Amino acid sequence: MCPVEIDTLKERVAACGQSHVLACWDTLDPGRQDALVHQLATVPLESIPDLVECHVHGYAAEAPPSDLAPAVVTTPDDSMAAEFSSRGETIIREGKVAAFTVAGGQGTRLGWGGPKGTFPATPVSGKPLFRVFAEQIEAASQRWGTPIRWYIMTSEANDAATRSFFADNNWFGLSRTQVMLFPQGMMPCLDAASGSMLMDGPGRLAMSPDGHGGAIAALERSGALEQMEMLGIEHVSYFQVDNPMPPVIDPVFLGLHADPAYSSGEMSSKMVPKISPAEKVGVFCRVGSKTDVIEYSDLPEALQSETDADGQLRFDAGNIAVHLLGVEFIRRLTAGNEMPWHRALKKVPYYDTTRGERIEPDEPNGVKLERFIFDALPLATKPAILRVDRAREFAPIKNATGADSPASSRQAQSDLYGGWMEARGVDVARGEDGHVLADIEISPLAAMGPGELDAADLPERVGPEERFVL
Ligand code: UD2
Repeated sequence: MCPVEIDTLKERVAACGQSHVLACWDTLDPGRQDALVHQLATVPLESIPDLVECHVHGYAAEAPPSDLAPAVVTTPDDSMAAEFSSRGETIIREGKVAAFTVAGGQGTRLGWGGPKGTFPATPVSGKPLFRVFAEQIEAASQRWGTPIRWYIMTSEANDAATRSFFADNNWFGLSRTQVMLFPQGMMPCLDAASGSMLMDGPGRLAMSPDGHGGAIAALERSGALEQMEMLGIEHVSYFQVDNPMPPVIDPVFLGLHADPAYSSGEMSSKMVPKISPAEKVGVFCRVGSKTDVIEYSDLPEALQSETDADGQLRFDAGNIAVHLLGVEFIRRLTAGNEMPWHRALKKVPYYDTTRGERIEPDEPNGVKLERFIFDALPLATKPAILRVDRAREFAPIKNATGADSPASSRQAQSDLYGGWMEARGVDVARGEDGHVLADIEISPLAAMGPGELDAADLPERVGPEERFVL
């Protein structure tokens, strides 16, 4: 970097009160100087003073809005569902929908070393999550006669490992051009006391992933959005890497999303009723004329457990993080800067540029900034929220044990596929609590629902502890 350029950069960081990030500049070798310049180029420097003001100095936890009301939810009957499905199938056949997995998270709670998508998720063959989705995409591509594109957002920390996993598994049989991986963005971690950007080393900022809401910017930056526009893709089917259950290409959901009577086609979401007031899912709510998600940690206990006249939870519309986003809507979001940042107070190891040493804090010292995809909902003019069946759609793998764990997800999968087999007359052993006692797994390539099991070679009975895979 020439002296004039470094002087300009020094002025820019000084103007946003962050001169210390170049404090060690003269001690860095040219390679490290270049790396720091590149890293700083990814930081929205001019926004830093406002972010510091809002999330450090002036931060106050926001109370939920006083006009919070339950979201309007669509629960289609059979004939509505058939209508939606037929409209949705046309959209799929026309090649207008793509699958999109957010897989940038670290999986810290699960304690899995690799990318979460490499985690063995299914009850019998232990298929990794990425294979589960790949098979669904292949099955949907075959069913509707069009190669469905699959976009996957990784992060700096897991991008290389994710790409190797796909390469080692021969892209799970999908064509190489069908799949596009790209990393999400990073944001600088701020010192929780001073608002200074924390350093990871003398020539390196401490940064963290910008949240799944970073998907909007990442879709544009990576060229994925432009590719979608060129290919005539109009809708993006968004889902999280941690939930093996939902049909990732769902004609009913698409049909609802594309029906102007229900939705503007900008953003639609699936919900399941919460199983308990404390369940750790965000809740779809209505705030004035807008639909929004209030994260579980932000919904006061009194509202979490409030019941209506029928004794049902009033705020029960659990967010399973399955959404449809219109490509035009995504493009519009990239043009504005409207999605808010959320702060998380964390322990962030850092390099102290004045003392010249690395510090491992004992207490949370850093503010990480993230965007959430569901903050796009209030920006959509008419979002639709579709009620779906938890048993069919939601058994995430988040924790090592207990709720939302590999064991609970495997059980939910066996329960679902056991039910499909029962619908075809198979006697499936169940315990007193109603759960299937065998391990059962059905690939979407064999059947995407119980109706497609007719041609399959099914046993008469699946007994306790038996294993059945199709
Ligand atoms: C999320 C929702 C919660 C509920 C629940 C359903 C948030 C803040 N909360 O909770 O409302 O719907 O899911 O399962 O989303 N990810 C990235 N990049 C990031 C951060 C996350 O790609 O920077 C991905 C991650 O790989 C995963 C998903 O987003 O697929 C969810 O992330 P999480 O585990 O942080 O969210 P969680 O389970 O607290």
